[in-house]
Amino acid sequence: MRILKLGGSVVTDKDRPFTPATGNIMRLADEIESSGPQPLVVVHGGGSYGHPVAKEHSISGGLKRRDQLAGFSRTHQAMVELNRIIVDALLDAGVPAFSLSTSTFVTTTARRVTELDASIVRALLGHGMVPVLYGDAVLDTQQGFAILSGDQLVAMLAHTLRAERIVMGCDVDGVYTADPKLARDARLIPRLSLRELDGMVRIGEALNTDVTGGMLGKVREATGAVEAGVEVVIVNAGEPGRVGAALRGEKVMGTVLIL
Ligand code: IP8
Repeated sequence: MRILKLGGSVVTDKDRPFTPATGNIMRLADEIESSGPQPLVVVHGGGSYGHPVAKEHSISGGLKRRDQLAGFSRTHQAMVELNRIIVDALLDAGVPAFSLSTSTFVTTTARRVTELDASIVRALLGHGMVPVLYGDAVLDTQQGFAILSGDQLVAMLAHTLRAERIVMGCDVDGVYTADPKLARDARLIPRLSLRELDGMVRIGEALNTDVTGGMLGKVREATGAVEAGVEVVIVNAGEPGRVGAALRGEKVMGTVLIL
């Protein structure tokens, strides 16, 4: 089975609050539909839906004041709204998608997933459906609530469901040797081993910039999955055809993370 992460910067217009990237969403729905019938879970990020609301109410730092409770719920509602748009697009494209609220079956402790009940996800997959989950505002046993990123969720799910491949669809072509917008000699790394990653401080700094949309965090979250034998491919989901090719297991421009 495969897990596809659709980054928030691909499915929303990050500069305009509550604005879906409709063209991307519809095209990606078609790519998913034509990628074949193998089991698939889709996870999407928050983009201009979840993030601005979470920030406004300081959700990721945890529950400190009662007046944050509505903000916690509103952050989740923002994600429900984006999820609905994505699930509707998948259904229109002929994909048997089914929306699941992450916060109803996942809890964290100090922002890390400590409980994940994948039974409903498994049952949906058993029926040939495509569960569509998302980074969410979740309950946290230590700090009351927290923001769980889609990237952490993907890595945990891959482990739990013994996924074969994770496709991380983001808004850059993959992992670069330096920030491609700042360094003219920046090169795309087609295969990146975890050992290389550890030693690459310079890359780490470059990856940490906004340009890569938090690429370092993405790669770090994926490390556990790679160690568990999951193939992780990072591709540019803004470029037509790449997500579809990666889902089919074809060679595609991007970065493959290896042990
Ligand atoms: O965009 C966070 O998911 P991400 C979702 O994958 C929220 O980091 C609720 C902000």
